[in-house]
Amino acid sequence: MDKKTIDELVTRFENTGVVSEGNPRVKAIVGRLLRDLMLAIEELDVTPEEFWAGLNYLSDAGRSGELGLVVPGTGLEHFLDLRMDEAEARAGLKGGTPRTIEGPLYVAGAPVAQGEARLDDGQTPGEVVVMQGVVRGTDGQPIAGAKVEVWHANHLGNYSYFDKSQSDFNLRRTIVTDAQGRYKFRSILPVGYSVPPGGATDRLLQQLGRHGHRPAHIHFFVTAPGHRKLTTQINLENDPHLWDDFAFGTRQGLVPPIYSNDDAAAMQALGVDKPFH
Ligand code: MBD
Ligand code: FE
Repeated sequence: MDKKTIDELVTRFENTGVVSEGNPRVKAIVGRLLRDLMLAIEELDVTPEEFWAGLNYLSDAGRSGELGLVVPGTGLEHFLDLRMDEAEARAGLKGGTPRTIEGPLYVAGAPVAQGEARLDDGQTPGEVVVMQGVVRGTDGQPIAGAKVEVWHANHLGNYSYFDKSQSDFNLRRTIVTDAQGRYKFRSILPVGYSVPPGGATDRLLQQLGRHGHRPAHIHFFVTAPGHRKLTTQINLENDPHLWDDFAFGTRQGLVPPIYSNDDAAAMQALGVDKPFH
């Protein structure tokens, strides 16, 4: 079938059974996607069996709640990030902490703490980690009362809420910055996440000859009135998947150095007078 015939089919689709204006934006997007899908079927000579297998796959992924995991796995979520970067650059905004993907494992309503928090419930094995910083606006000035929402996986790469064996909101907190814009938390170092074995995402990745692992990482939402929301993560250096993330979340500028308590010079340089033990 040639492109002209496909265009005619899409036009017919758009003009058949019309009873109202509908939503012009939805009409534009659906018409375009339909045309692109028809072209792909034509050019790849997709068989009816393959087409229905694909539809069943998407139904399965939806039913099992994994569509939100397939999206980062395709790199589409990272693509949306790059487009937001471009839009901000066009608006003359630059610098600051890079954004990266949210992923499907955020849960709203975590306990709120002022200035500092402990994220782990005391029952979670792992090496103790402390992280601190300052939230700044695009003008470089600290922002008091900003919300830093933090969430990460445990020593098995699992997230509370989705993993019912963990306590409620384990490794999830909202920290409100102090008068100097500072936040600080204590937690345990996370381990990298892997997609559920045998699930819809895993099955797709297997067909693509790809793994479903992410490097160890910690997620953040940073919000303050009058400022745009930052969605980001840090990734742990030395993780074997640091630059081989199935979800394309690692970015330059999001891999901070980790210092040991025992490194007296580093502790002094950081102004840490009472290291955790
Ligand atoms: C995660 O923990 C995650 O952060 C992303 C982006 C996708 C799947 C699991
Ligand atoms: Fe994650």
